Amino acid sequence: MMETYRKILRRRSRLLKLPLLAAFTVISCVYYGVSHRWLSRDEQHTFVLPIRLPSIPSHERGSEQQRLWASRTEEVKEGFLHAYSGYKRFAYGHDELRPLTNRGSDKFNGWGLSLVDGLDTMWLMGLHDEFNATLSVIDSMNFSLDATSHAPFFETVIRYLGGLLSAYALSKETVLLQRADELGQKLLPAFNTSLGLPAYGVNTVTGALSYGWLTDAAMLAEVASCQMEYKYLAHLTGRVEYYEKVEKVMDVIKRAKLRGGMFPTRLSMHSGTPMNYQFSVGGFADSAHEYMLKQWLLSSRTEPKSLNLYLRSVSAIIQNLLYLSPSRHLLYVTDVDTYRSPATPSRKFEHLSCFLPGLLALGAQTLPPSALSQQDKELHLWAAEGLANTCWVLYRDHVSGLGPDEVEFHDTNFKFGFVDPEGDESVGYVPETRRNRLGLKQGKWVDHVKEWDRAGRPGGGPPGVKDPKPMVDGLKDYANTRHEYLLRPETIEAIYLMWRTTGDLKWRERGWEIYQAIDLRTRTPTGFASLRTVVQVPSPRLDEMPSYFLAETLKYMYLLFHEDDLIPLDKWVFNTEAHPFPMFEWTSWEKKKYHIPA
Ligand code: DMJ
Repeated sequence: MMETYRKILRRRSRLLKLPLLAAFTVISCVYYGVSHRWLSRDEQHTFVLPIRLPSIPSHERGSEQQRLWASRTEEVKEGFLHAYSGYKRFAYGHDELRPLTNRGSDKFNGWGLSLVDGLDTMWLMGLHDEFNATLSVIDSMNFSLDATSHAPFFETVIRYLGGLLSAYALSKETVLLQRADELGQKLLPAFNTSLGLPAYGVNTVTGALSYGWLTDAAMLAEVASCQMEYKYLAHLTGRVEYYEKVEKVMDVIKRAKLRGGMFPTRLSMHSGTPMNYQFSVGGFADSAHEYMLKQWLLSSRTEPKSLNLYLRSVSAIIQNLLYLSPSRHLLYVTDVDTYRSPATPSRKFEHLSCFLPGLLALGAQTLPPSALSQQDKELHLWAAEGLANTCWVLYRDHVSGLGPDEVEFHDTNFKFGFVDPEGDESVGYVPETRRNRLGLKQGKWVDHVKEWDRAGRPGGGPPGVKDPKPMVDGLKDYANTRHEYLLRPETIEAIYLMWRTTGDLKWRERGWEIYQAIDLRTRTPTGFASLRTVVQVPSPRLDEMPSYFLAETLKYMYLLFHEDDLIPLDKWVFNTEAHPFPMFEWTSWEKKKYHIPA
């Protein structure tokens, strides 16, 4: 009797389990389907975990370290005030200060660029009186041009529009948004081209276009670096045309027929097809790669189209553009001619390319595991570290303490040596037979990493990632091809992002060394001046103080030394001119109106 009762119970509990099991299966399938299978590839990365960045404890109030960094932060602020006062006194209303002759220069429309570009830095530095004093000037700023002039679309968007939007986001002064909206409208005719790729220049009064020196071709960086500004503006104003115009550009880029993710630096204005075979992260392409990741971040990681473009491009960059230098095994990024097989590297390394380590670090820390595997994350972080080391050491390698605008690395395998997977750091000619035996015919970094991995990961870290030794004298593993120091921000941007994503103090110290060199070598009685060469001290100077020095170089310095995290990277995203925008989510109403996939 007992046995029969147990049997019934067992059968009943099995029967009871069945619906439970079925319900569980249905829920799991729906969840998995929703999160993976039933979504298009573009939509698969929309379910993401919260961003987790290392929390960097600030020093105890009143401690020696806290006082030290506070005083360094103040020095940068004083540097900004020095530069801005010179601009105000001698060049107010003009675009930039000429710090040697104390005059103004007007290469960017003549509307007063430095004032707008430096506005959010002013706010972040707590210079609110200075900030408020600019508002009436901005209110009456004239965005017009004479009939024969054109506003360079890319520069006007990243510097003026980005500057106004960021200053608005920080201060909530409505005049800044009104002016941003007005400027956004005036620049819109730039998209009146056959495919909607923005023209090089636009007249803000007549809407007439100019195509610069490339009549039929669009430069990748120029057409793909307006999306953050226009999308944020669309979000703030509700104007659908802002979103539609820039998203159309993304569609053209997405459709371009590419080998791997190797986006060319030029696209046809008329067909959107590649116009050359150069794959690069240098000046012609740089911020296009940056905006692929950052558009996704700006939308609080909900717009998968740009993310998928980033994943394609970043993997192609890592696979094809990273090389190791011969003697010190410095990791660098160059450009390749993809027409040749195998693709041939130019071995040129631009200061401009030093934005890449920061981007890689930011991507690795914000991409969900569904988009970036643990193994790839590790690779991206190594690349970030190695490249940032090289960007820094190029400064330390020079007597001025400042880095040149471009170098060309010597051939990795042949002329000087190679990375020995057994950890032999020797430098010199490596016989071809040995190179062949080791399978190191190319100098590509990924090949060296694979070899190192296969050899059981000897030597305490992958090739090209260890801290390099600076080398002021002697034969270096590169030659300077552009000797100037143009007060550019990219290296300090990389250092700032490495600091914020790793918490390693060495980055802060390196940033401080660079700031001291800038102060010592470039300060003039009225501002700071670019240098003609980094190999000579005192160095002959150039009569220019670019607006990005106020917008980017000094801002990243200040944020690097400041004890508080003034712009948390899980809430803000910098445009390519270092103007921070707050991340936001498209509302369901906006999604409907702008046709953003739900
Ligand atoms: C800046 O205007 C921007 O960072 C741009 O994307 C490229 N470079 C300059 C400064 O070097």
